[in-house]
Amino acid sequence: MAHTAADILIDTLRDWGVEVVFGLPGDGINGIMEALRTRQDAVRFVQVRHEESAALMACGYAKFTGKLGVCLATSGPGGLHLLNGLYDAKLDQQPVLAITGMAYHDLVSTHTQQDVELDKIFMDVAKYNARVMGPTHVENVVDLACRTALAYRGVSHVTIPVDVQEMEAKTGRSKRNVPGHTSDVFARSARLPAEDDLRRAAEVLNAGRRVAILAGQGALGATAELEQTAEILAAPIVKALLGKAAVPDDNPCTTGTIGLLGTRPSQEALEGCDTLLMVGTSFPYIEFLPRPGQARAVQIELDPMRVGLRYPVEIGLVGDSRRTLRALLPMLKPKRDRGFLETAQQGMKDWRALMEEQGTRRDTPMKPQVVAWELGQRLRADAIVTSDSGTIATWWARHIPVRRGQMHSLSGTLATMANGLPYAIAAQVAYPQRQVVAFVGDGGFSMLMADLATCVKYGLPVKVVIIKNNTLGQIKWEQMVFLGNPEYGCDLHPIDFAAFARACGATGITIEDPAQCGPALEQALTTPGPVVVEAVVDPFVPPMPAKVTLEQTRKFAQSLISGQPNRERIALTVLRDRIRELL
Ligand SMILES: Cc1ncc(C[n+]2csc(CCOP(=O)(O)OP(=O)(O)O)c2C)c(N)n1
Ligand SMILES: [Mg+2]
Repeated sequence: MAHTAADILIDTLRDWGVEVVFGLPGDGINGIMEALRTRQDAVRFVQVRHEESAALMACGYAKFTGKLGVCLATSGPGGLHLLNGLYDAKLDQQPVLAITGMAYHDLVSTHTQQDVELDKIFMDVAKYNARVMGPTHVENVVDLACRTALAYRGVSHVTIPVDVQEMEAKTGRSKRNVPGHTSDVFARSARLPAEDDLRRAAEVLNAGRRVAILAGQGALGATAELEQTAEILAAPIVKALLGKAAVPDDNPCTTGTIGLLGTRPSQEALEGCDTLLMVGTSFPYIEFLPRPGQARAVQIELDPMRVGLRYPVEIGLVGDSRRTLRALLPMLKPKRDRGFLETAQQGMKDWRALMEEQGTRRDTPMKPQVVAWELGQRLRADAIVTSDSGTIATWWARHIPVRRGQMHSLSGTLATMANGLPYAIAAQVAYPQRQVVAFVGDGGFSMLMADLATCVKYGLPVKVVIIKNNTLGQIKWEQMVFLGNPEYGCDLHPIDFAAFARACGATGITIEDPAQCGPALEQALTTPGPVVVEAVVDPFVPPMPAKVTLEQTRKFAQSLISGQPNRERIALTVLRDRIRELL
């Protein structure tokens, strides 16, 4: 039975099916902590070491389960720490509820201790944002917060003054606030586009001679339908990063990912298509899409606001990807000319050979691609793989193929560092039996690495593979290749991550020899409990775009001439790689 405002809060969350809350206590939320303590059989509290992790976990949880992710932080600093993870959820459109504490209700805005009005701070990040005014205000507000986050795919925020949390639920009800007047029912729409639009879309797709499909995170639940559509239209499936797991990489139609860290056949498919079918994607690198006017385009999109956001599409089909493709499929005519797909498939043969060549090199220092490749060969079909932003995202995107049944994600649109470990923890909390692997950078991991202790504390057997290049690699290369400057401020002071893992009570493994990389990863994946693999790699391997432009080559050369440290080693590495590619 609910007694206090905080009790109502947790009971309401439970009514919405919330099973876990990620957070860290503080004196601004002790009332909520007590309600969680007395309801721990119903709602699990997972304690984190940094509130940013909690928010990233809530986002990762939402991504991997499709359910509401919930995080909790105390007033002032705790709430402020949530922000980056909440923006990750906002930008990747994940349903997340943030709950925070606030100063005493009658001391707010008086320069009192931790007097940060978090509802004002969160105005931009949250689609729904409310300050609870008393215990009888909790249920209707939390119902609406959960419903808004789920229905509009975004962040909701509820902040509760610390004394209100402990107030008796009976007190202070206004006469209009009829008890029990809201509901915890979530109503789903049919999410199907108009019949006429479907017909027009089919006409465009049937008329196309070189159709390409671009699939994003909205296509993750539509694997079979995408595969059928691609087969009928003889269309290569190009994947935006968040859509990496939309179809497995052994599907004969896919050309893998697109963008700076994508594949050459994906880029060529978008450069050469005359018709584009976008499925559940707001892929932001517009320069990789067909030129406006080059292709006729159809877009399947859940959010009508996003239709035509990145490309001047002729027809927008507002609906769920799976249902929409199912409705579209019977209207599509099999393409007789399959030349466009065959060219892409030929390109993929060469691309895969190149990826394998890069992934199986045995020269030292070990190349980062070798670690990704060897890991990819060993992941189970039920694996959930997370990645950080950085050069690691390139190795993950290109060298770790998706197998059917796996899930893969990273921070897509915010592209924050450090999400890899929190996402993995959330995935393991949601799916205790699945294999969960975080493929992260030394820069990103060191930002939130204290949460390795969280894995140990809760017995979460997360495997963390750190690409240790002792640098903020991505930025170092960007400074050189995009700006033509020598790198500056990128070197990282080395950390012994294996020793750190052991200090946390996890297993720590170091790999330096590429010949040992496979067996060592095998050992890591089969060791019970959390394991950190520190893979020491060559820091001079650039994540080159699949097609290097003349301008990029010029800038790169300019940075070497302008005093880039280690320029001889960099030039030699790049030259050697280029020669290997050509041979
Ligand atoms: C929170 C945050 N700070 C800074 C950046 C800019 N940034 C993007 S990638 C990157 C380097 C990542 O370094 P590391 O994790 O070591 O991966 P590497 O590139 O070396 O593989 C930086 C600084 C960011 N995306 N997010
Ligand atoms: Mg690094």
